[in-house]
Amino acid sequence: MTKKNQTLGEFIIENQTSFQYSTGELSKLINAIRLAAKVVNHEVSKAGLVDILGAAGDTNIQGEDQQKLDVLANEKFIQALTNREIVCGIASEEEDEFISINSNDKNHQNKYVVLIDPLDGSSNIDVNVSVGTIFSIYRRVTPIGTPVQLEDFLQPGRNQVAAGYIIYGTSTMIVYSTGDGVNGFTLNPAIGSYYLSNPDIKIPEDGKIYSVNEGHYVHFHQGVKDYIKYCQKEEGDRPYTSRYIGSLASDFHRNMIKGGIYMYPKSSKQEEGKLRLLYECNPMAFLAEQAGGKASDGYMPILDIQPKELHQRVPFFCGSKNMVDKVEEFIQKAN
Ligand code: AHM
Ligand code: MG
Repeated sequence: MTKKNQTLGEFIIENQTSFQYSTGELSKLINAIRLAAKVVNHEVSKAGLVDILGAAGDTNIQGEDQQKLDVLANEKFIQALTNREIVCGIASEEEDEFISINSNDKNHQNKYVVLIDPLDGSSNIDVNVSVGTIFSIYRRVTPIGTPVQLEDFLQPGRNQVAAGYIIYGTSTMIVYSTGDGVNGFTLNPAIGSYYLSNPDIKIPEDGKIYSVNEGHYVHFHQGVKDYIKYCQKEEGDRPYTSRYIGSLASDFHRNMIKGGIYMYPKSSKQEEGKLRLLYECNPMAFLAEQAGGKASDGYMPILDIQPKELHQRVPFFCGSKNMVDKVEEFIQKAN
């Protein structure tokens, strides 16, 4: 049940019991992410003051070392999740290995693992363009009471129990799903609360926006080149509009609201593509499907891919269902 003007805190409490495995643990977890997001938001919003406060790598006035924002965001999310003792393990795009949380035995009793990209699109920070955090939550598959294992993290995206993203943009938003639709909340910075601003988001079945880094065009495979030419062709409701921010959360968010397709194909320069299956593609694919859209690697649903390693990359096509169907058609035809 969703109500306008509801805060995220109220929403979490009200919807806690509708979640199939509900014991309150997942709600606490979402709560921890919401709090860490406020801290990161505060830091990101100061990024433009770098000339005044000092750049990453400098020493600030108190003699403390300034941290790069992606490192800081990584620390804040890991801290928020570790301190509250609500997960048994974390994997982060910023860390080579997964983290097993075992400061005391009680932590092995927790059943969730979190995978996170703490600050996605961080090259955009220097130029005051939106960045985001992307997260994904699974139930562990190894027995409760033992330390987490790699296999707890290498689950197909279909097993996600929740996923979402935070956008640090013109306003700060958290958009997430626990498998029962997608809801978006906007932070009121004056009060420090997130309010339900986009209840039950649905991606339009068709869209008119395509988002891809066309600078790589010559390196794309033929099917993707053909699809881009199709998007640009004067016919029916085409040409489509090209929009590319270079921040996945923002590009995905716009396309989800307006209808569109986001693409990061493989190319002769990046044989596996660029985006990470576990930290970027799976959470977005989960949200896309929950909102009635689609996500594919060109051949199969992203959510059905069996991951082989933590930092695996994968080609990614995601958004309005009919647009993703179309690009798959072009890719498979060109083979
Ligand atoms: P990052 O995890 O290093 O920040 O890279 C991920 C980002 C996505 O947010 C964005 O869609 C993409 O990389 C942009 O890449 P490119 O600059 O190659 O177009
Ligand atoms: Mg990233």
